[in-house]
Amino acid sequence: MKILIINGPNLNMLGIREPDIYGKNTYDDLCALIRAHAAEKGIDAELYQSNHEGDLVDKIQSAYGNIDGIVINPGAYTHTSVAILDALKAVAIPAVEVHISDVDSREEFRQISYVRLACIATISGHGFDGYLEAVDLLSERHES
Ligand code: CA2
Repeated sequence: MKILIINGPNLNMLGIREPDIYGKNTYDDLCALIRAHAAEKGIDAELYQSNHEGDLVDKIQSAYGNIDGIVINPGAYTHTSVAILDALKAVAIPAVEVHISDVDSREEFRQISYVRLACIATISGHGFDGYLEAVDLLSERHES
């Protein structure tokens, strides 16, 4: 099984500021955690991060026909991007939305998610572990 893990804008800055919200570990730590978990489960994990909406759309489109599941934290684009929503709908690959922080208990604008409309589940507020839970969810669904 092949899973694509996509992170959107500013997630490459993890660990640098706002440790009270996003923790003190870095984006590289996150990648290492996901890679180790996927390897343990025999899953092929591809990781991608971009600060640019169009690049995120291109990456989702490139998954068509060769990826079994998508884990996506679109960062701030979660709350604004119909383009990312449409790309996920277009490829029709099972996708799970992940947020490190609990977006539903933060500012009102973070409680809106366009991307959620194309996802089979949302995992929010579980820190880095949320990505691992998303991988497990997609893997269990793929096996059944
Ligand atoms: O909780 C999440 O995972 C978010 O998707 C993170 C986004 C935010 O815009 C979403 O509302 C919720 C922010 C990405 C990281 O932003 C940083 C800001 C300062 C220092 C380090 C990272």
